Amino acid sequence: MCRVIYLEDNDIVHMRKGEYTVYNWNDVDSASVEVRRTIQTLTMEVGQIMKGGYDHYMQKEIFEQAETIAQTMQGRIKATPLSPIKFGVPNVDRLLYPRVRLGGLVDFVSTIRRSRRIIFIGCGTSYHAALCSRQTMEELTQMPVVLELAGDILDRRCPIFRDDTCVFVSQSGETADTMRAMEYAKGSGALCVGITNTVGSAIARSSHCGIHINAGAEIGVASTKAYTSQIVAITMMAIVLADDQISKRKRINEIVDSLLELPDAIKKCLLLDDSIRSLAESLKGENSLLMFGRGRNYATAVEAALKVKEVSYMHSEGINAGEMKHGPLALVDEHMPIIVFATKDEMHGKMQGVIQQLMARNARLIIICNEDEIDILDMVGDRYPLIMVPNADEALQPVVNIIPLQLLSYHLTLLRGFNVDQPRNLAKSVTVTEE
Ligand code: G6Q
Repeated sequence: MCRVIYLEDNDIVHMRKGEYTVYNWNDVDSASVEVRRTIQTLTMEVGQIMKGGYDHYMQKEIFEQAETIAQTMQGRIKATPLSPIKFGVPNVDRLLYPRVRLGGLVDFVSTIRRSRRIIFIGCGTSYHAALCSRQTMEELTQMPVVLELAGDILDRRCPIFRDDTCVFVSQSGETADTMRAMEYAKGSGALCVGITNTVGSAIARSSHCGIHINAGAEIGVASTKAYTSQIVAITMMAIVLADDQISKRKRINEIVDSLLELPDAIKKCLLLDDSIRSLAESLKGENSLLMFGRGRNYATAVEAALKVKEVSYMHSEGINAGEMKHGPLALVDEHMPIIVFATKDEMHGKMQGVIQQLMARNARLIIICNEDEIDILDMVGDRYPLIMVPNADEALQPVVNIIPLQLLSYHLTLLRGFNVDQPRNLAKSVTVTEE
């Protein structure tokens, strides 16, 4: 347990011998008058913020993802007789709706459904979580879904309207750019939804409504468990928004059933740890690592590249494989290591084409595919290392696919001798903006 006070804009705290006084500088005339800020108690267990037997926070946070994802779904999903009863109350009728309930959105669902657009706004990994989930949101809601980097929205002063819904995705809930983008959106009269991991954070407090991802404290600077829980939370939001459409129910059932299986798929994926460490051994001396993905796994590629570069300091770039011929192909030779995401989703056929083209250029590939893959195995034989991951619905396959890449960035960092929890020049919570 710890006791905190939340400061407001322009608050100044004067601390002396264990005593503190808060002043607020909003108004010069009253700046010398003490203001009261309520002390709140955070019910966070000490164990939650310890390493719990792991060597590093990043490692712990990668390995606890089966549980953190289950926590994100806990009490929010209804299982059916045909799906495992794990995180909710069983339903007697498979068509009994809704399958998902998000308490924080209940009063706002009809407003969001009537919106002109849904605009996802965030930075870094949180932006990537939105990038990954956009297609599911579009597929289920049939609404226009726009993505914006929080800093860029401010740079462009881009038009936002009062009938827009702006969804702010932030692990810390304190990122200055995201917070300022929310103030900007509020100024336009848009509905502001917060998706955060931190109860009581600035974004959680200032949004009109929202979803807590409940992934538990994330200490490592590289965001891992928050990313997977953010995707699960946005997927659940898409389901809630679409559950009034009978035509979407079959698809919703497929996604919900896969959500319920996701923790087991992640547990299985984590068993790849030793083989990923060996792969990291073979890559630790490289200067650069490319990631090719397409569709939802374009997000996996950019997120994987961000993980590798931010902790291991190896240059890495996530590339949309659909753009390959428009420039990136020039980088391909027999030396440059390229990780290709080719799991079974609607991009599977196209990714096989990508692999063939890269093979024709004698590329050095590492292929991420599903455990039951046959076609790619026939195509590449034992020419390249294959990382075989468990199957999930295509809306959730990226949650599984990112796990080996989180492990790879972790092992690369240790093998290259760097601090995996606190990379240079980075802070966990970026509470300043670039002026
Ligand atoms: C990634 C980093 C970083 C983070 C952004 C946004 O590993 O943690 O990219 O995602 O700085 O932070 P918030 O999610 O806390 O807004």
